[in-house]
Amino acid sequence: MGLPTTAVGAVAKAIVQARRPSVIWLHFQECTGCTESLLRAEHPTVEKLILDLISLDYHETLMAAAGHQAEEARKAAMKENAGKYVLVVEGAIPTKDGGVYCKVGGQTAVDMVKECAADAAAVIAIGSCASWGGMPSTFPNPTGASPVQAILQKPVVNIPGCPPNPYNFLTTVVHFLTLGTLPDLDDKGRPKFAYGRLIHENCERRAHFDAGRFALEFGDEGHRKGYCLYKLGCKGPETYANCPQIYFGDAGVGTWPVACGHPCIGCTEQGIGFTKPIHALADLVTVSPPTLFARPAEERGQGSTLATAATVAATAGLAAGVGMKIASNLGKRDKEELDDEKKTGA
Ligand code: FSX
Ligand code: SF4
Ligand code: F3S
Repeated sequence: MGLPTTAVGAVAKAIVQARRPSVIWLHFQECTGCTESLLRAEHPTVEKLILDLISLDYHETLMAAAGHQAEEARKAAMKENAGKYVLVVEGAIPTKDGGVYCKVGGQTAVDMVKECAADAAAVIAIGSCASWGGMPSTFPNPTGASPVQAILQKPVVNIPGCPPNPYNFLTTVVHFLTLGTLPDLDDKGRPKFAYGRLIHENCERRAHFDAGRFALEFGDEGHRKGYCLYKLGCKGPETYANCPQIYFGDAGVGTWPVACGHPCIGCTEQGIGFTKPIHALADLVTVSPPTLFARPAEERGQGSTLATAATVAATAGLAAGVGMKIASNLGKRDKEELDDEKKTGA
């Protein structure tokens, strides 16, 4: 939550004392994986969450009511808690052809999300589908699947991931319960506590990346030894999420995609997950400190002078600042050489 540990007592007190806020949870174009992953959370368990902490007044997967009775429960909860309830949206919203590709009780998803958001205190888009379109929006996107934020005129908290980590959702809810506000968000509406860092920055295989040790095929020696999965298409270097820090499934260390031996597919990140081929190489978003190391995807005959010299500088034990300076000077000299080559036509 980005709060000091001394705030633990205040958080516990606020959770116990808070009036359980009403939550309305909508399902649209998705696979219900977000709900499934929440069902497997243990701190708190989903029953603790929906019976003690919040009042889950509408959720098509978890509620006992069906048909007209369910729709009446939703309308009653919205009326009783106008301006105070939390709206959670799971799934993308189809906008093509008048929104006919997803209807609930005869109402299009577009109309339903607008109606439910009008009096909501906060709107949370859970999962990549609701946050940025996710899998249903994959090219050629025949239904015009759109994120919640594209439909509404009010702020939306995005918790992407396919499925998202339930603790990023639960922490956001607890923050709201405790402080009455939503956590700090980045420019894509994501809570900074969860999406502030690249996966690559916290990955347990990072030392292998920096040392140039890679798995080249599933099951090869490097893969069996736990080397870096970059060359198998790992998108950790261009994907923002806290998977290597908080893991998945409450089973402890070793329970997130990369630890299990599969490259990250960038499921949280628009333009990466469900867009880039799974085994295509990731862009290396950060340039420092990897500038000091040999580039793993160096094309033959390009930039090798700079990369090699930077590696030598690093191994010689030079301070990072000095190494960077040498690297930048080398870059300049390379440019001069290129200019000379242009002049001489070499
Ligand atoms: Fe599924 Fe949720 Fe993926 Fe989407 O999670 S796990 S398709 S993000 O909306 O149900
Ligand atoms: Fe980890 Fe992937 Fe980065 Fe390798 S490329 S260090 S496996 S996040
Ligand atoms: Fe998704 Fe990559 Fe995390 S695939 S679950 S963002 S490791």
